[in-house]
Amino acid sequence: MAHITLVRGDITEQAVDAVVNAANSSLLGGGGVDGAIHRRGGPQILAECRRLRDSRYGRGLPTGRAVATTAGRLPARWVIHTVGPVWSREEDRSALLASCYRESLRVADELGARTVAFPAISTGIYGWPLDDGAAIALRTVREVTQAAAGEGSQVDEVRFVLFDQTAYEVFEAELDRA
Ligand code: AR6
Repeated sequence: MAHITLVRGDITEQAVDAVVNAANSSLLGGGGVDGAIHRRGGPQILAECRRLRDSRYGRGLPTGRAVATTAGRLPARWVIHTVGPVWSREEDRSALLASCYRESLRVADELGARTVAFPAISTGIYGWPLDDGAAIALRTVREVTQAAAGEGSQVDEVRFVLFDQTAYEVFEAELDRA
C-alpha cells in the first residue's frame, strides 16, 4: 500500500512522477499552486491545457474531475489538474473535494505513476477550512490507496506538500488522529 508522507515546501520543487495542480475549470491558469505550476513548468503545460479545451473539455474541466498533461520544466513527468470546490457555508461540497483526490489518484494509476504530490486542494483561494480540508484529503487518500493496493496500483508514495508551517501542523495532527 502507498505510504502517505508530509513535507513542508513548494509543490513545484518536488521530484515525483506526478504533481497535482489545484486548478480551475478553465484549465488556463490562475493564482496559488496553479500560478506557480504554470510559471515554473513553462508554456508547454498551458499549450496542452488549451488543446484539452479545444477537444475533450470544451466547456472546461468539471469540479471534482482530473486530467493529466506534461509537467514541462518541472522536475516531474506529469501534472494532474483537478478542480476543487469553492467552500460554501450553505452547501456540503465535501464529496466533490474527496472526488478530486480520488480522480487524481485514478489518473495517476492510469499513467503508471509511483509517486504523487498533492497540495491541500481548495484550502487557499477557494476558502476551505484547513482542518476539514486535511481530514478529507487524508481520509480519501487512505481509502483509495487501501482499495487500489488490492487492484495492483503502482502508486507507492502519496506526498502532501504543505506550503506553510500551520498547514503542515494541521496535516500532521490529522494524520496522527487516524
Ligand atoms: N506549493 C504548495 N502549496 C501551495 C503553493 C505551492 N507553491 N502555493 C499555494 N499553496 P490554492 P485552491 C497552498 O489557492 O484553494 C487558483 O487561482 C495554499 O497555501 O493554490 O484550490 C486556481 O486557478 C493552500 O493551502 O488552490 C483556482 O482558481 C493550497 O496550496 C483557485 O486558485 C491551495 O491553495 C483554486 O483554489
